[in-house]
This record gives sequence, structure tokens and C-alpha cells, in this order.
Amino acid sequence: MCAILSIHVQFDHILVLYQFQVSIEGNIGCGKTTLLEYYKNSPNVEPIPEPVEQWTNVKGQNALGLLYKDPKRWSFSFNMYAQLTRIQMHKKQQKKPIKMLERSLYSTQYCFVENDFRKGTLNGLEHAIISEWFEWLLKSQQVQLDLIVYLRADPEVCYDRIRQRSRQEESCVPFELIEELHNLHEDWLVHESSFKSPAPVLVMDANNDYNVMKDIYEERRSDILCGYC
Ligand code: D5M
Repeated sequence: MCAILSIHVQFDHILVLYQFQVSIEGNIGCGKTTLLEYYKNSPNVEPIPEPVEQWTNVKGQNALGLLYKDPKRWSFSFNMYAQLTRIQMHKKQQKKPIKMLERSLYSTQYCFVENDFRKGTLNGLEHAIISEWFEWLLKSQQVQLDLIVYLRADPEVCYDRIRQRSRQEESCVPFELIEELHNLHEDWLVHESSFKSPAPVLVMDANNDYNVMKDIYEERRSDILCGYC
């Protein structure tokens, strides 16, 4: 279902424009930011990047950095904050017909929170609280998606890209985490064996380098932009 963006009444015609919400999903380092950058000048697209700057400066504290330093201590705080900032992304007002989100409330829950719980960095009570909060947000807020674009890249490729971009907080990201997150994305978006996808999924091979990816983005432009190209 799409959120109604605006209603224009012209004489006896009623023109209703829909606002599509497209979420770009995938592992750390799979190329989500690059895809958003590619489409950001398209007149119909409003890119909503992941709020990493907010996460690295919560009233002067670096929540992302603390999370990587001591996951057991900080997973709960970080994920609660991540959920808040995700809702802010979903609810951001804009006038263009396509809102392109870099990840969503769903991937926070189905990939990151799920992984933290399986690894024990979230305990049973913390997981129950975050999950209840998530379920309540789904029911009470407009967070529906119209399309998920899954950038599917091998864990080895993602790991290399993380090393290359050398974000300070990610200097100690273990390969094991990238593999776990890859498997969770696969279970969710390809096999639908862990959770149901909230929208149709367009799977794109994201192992290629930027020159090839640009051609793929162009070929799939109409699909990714829900026909608004
Ligand atoms: O990079 C975003 C960074 O933020 C990356 O280090 C993963 C991290 N991230 C994002 N969401 C979460 C949650 N919910 N828990 C833990 N870490 C998270 P990117 O390249 O956009 O994936």
C-alpha cells in the first residue's frame, strides 16, 4: 500500500499522486550509499541516507563506536536508538514521489537485532523489549514499503570494501559478523525462511565494481524507481 502524497482537485477530475517507499537493503559495504548517490539527482527521488552521523554523535557520544568496542554493553542502547532514527527516516516529509531509504526499520530488527540476540550481545529481556517496541511501531506508524532492492554481495566483497573505506568505527569489524549478516539477509529476502518480506524484493548482484554497477542501475532504472523515471 502507498502513502497518499497529495490530492489535487481540478474541476471534475481528481488526481491522486502516490508516494512510493523503496528500501535499499544489504550487508555492510554492499554498495547501498553508492546506489543512493547514483539516483540522488533523479527529479522524482528523495534519497534518505542511513543516519550514521547521528549514530556517531548522540549529544557528543559515539554510539556506533561504543557498540563495536563493547557489543554486549551497548547493543541494547544502540538498537533502541537505531529504531528511533529509522522511524524518523520513514516519516520524513518530502514532496517527490519516491522516497529511497537506505535500510529500514525491518532490517534493523530482522538482521541486526536478530544477530545480536543469536550471539548473546542482547539478552532475552532486552530482545523482548526491542521486539515489542518494533511490533508496536509496525502497528502504529506508517512504515510500509512498496519495494525492497536487495544488493546481494558476497561477504568477501563486502569485507574488502569495508577495509577500503576505512571508517574509523569499523576498524575492528570481524569477517564473521559480515558472514552472519549475509546469511540473515539471505534468509529474510531470498529464502523468506526467517521472516516474511514486507514488500516485493528486487535482487541485484552487487559483486561488480562501480563501472558495471552503473550499467545495471541504468538497465533496472524503471524497476527500481517504480516506473517513475
Ligand atoms: O554502514 C552502517 C554502519 O552501521 C555499519 O557499521 C553497520 C552499522 N549498523 C547499522 N545498523 C545497525 C544496527 N541496527 N546494529 C548494529 N550496527 C548497525 P552501512 O555501510 O550502511 O551498512
